[in-house]
Amino acid sequence: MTTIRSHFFRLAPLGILLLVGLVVYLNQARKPEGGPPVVMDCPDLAAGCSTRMHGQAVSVGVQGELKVLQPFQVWVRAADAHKVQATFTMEGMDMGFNLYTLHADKNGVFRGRVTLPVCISGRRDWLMTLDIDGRLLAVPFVTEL
Ligand SMILES: [Cu+2]
Repeated sequence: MTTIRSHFFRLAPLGILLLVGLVVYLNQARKPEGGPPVVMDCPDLAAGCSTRMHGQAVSVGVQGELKVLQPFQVWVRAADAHKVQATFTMEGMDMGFNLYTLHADKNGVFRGRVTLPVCISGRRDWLMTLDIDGRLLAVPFVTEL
């Protein structure tokens, strides 16, 4: 009995250490690795814009009219990207959950069809946040009337 108990007390700190390590690891795995989003100003999304984030060249643009309730296409070109997702928000306003997964075409350009809701406040300023393999790129834009 005494040997089992002493073994337990000797191993308990190791067990706690492993548990803490696991919790820390799982928390980090859930967070995007890139930290706060890189913000890209793109005055003309129809023409597309390019930037570099974390050494990676990224181009973003849209096809179709940037209007609410009307589908348009978002495209992203990012070297060696595997997973690209887009969410649309407004600063200081809950615009509902939305998450679009963009799919790579045969040229490796990620594309997705997006439809934005109408803002009940009449605002047109949106923020598109692209998650490119866990790295965030924020692109502010304004929808047309
Ligand atoms: Cu809104």
